[in-house]
Amino acid sequence: MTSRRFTLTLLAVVAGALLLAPVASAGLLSPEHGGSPNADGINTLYWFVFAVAIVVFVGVEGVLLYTVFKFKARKGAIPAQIRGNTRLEVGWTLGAALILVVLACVTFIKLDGIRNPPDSSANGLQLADTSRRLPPNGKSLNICVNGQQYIWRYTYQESCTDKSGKNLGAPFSYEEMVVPTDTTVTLDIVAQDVAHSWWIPELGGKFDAIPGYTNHTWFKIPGKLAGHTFYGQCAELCGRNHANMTARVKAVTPEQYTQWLNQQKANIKAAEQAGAKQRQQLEGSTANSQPAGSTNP
Ligand SMILES: [Cu+2]
Repeated sequence: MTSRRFTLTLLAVVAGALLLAPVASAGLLSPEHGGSPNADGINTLYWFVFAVAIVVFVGVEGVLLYTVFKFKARKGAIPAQIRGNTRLEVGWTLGAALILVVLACVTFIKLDGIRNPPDSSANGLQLADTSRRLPPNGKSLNICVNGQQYIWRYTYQESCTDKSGKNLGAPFSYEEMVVPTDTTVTLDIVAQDVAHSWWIPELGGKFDAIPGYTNHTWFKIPGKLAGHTFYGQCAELCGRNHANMTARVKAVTPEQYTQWLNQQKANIKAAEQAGAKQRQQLEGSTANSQPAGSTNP
């Protein structure tokens, strides 16, 4: 194969790979999304920046290839001299600045929808006001996410730092979080022991769970995804069982959620009562088996 043919083949392969890349990499190179508006916002922003980067890449590489082929060592060829070309220099300085300004503007516009949660939809759960300022109407379903070596604990309560005892006995679950669709869910993320990281890719950003510090994020799963389960993984190396520290978020309809929460409360209560009964029996049997006059150690 001549070197010219080799170069052309190489160029064709690279061009083909670039053309096919977006198809092959959907969901692989781009952030996962589809579960919540904040995840969708991150994805849109990603593709916008990617598109601008592709235009810049193709432009720069195009000029480079054109120059290399047009002015390759040919006897007597003298390339046009561009040093001191004020028009060109002003052009590419302003061009680069303009690209940065556009990227910055679009990023700041998109950030609002990524950081700040919207209200729950009309058919979502309409919750009581909380002290949290997050959605515009101040109403959200708050869940406390507690990272522990090596499991996530979720407590379904309004405030995770409330010491008044109002939330005492709040329902909880491990590993699988159950949430209603169309409802703005805010999360308070803490850690019990070491640093962990809460991450359900399809539901948006990744948040560190740090002992002594509370992080916040949110998501809102559209109604059509009721019945869907989202999977995630602790994203911070937290110890020898880190790889097994998985997380699930199960989306259900608001009615199913209310039912589940009541069932969960009942189950916890029943388990507590059974525990108390067992303790009583154990204590009773130890007391009975004690010889008269002896005392417990
Ligand atoms: Cu962890």
